[in-house]
Amino acid sequence: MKLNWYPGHMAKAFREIKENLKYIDLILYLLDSRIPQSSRNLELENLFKNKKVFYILTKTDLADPLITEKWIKYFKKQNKQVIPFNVFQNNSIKKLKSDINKIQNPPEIKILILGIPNIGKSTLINQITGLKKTKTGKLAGVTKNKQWISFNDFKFLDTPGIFFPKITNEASAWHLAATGAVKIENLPLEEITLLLINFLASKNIIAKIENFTAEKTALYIIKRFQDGKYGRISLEEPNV
Ligand SMILES: Nc1nc2c(ncn2[C@@H]2O[C@H](COP(=O)(O)OP(=O)(O)OP(=O)(O)O)[C@@H](O)[C@H]2O)c(=O)[nH]1
Ligand SMILES: [Mg+2]
Repeated sequence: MKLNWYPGHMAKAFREIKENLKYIDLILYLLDSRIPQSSRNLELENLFKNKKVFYILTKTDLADPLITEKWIKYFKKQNKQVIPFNVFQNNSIKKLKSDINKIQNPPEIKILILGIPNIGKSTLINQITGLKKTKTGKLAGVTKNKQWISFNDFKFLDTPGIFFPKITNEASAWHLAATGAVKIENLPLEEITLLLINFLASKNIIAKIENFTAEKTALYIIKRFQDGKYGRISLEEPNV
């Protein structure tokens, strides 16, 4: 599966980040805890290797907790400051605020937020500040331009999601697509669905059917409906 990465946009985003880095005291680098490898960009990390960076594993509420623990160890081993994070959990927000406050940089800490589209950059800023100054949404590509947001001693720089010049392995494309980093209209939906459903079957999360095809997927859904697996559902109501 191939995805379009718009190299022109990428180059522009990299240039902008490079220009702004000199004003920045801390980088919140967001990685999706379900796909930390595919949400990383080593070229980007190289740009900020001399900066203070928090590696934030986001959306932990959606990831397998045991595997998240493994990723935490993995990043610690690489000497990264790693923080598991669920933006809707008060404890997560409190802990992050306190970690930020440990960085002494009066009168104000300037913080750059980076990460792939739809990972939760703008939501994180809104939750930390308690303000709704950035637009957020379920689709990728909500933030179009960079934006500074001030709050007490913090000053946040929100940025549009950043894509990758290269996909590092075969699975990355569908992992990014399935988790929502790419707009769904631009994608080979059937291919992604089959890759996802076969992955779920391989993990015994759904029926362990060998090689789900489109037809087997359709049959599986109808069969589950017939067996009442989606709950008690009436397809017809009287007109009253
Ligand atoms: N379950 C869950 N959802 C989250 C979390 N963080 C963000 N989201 C959701 O992810 C979606 C994207 O959030 P945004 O804040 O708009 O993401 P963004 O990184 O700013 O996206 P772009 O501006 O498109 O690059 C929204 O529907 C959020 O509610 C989290 O920790 N857990
Ligand atoms: Mg945004």
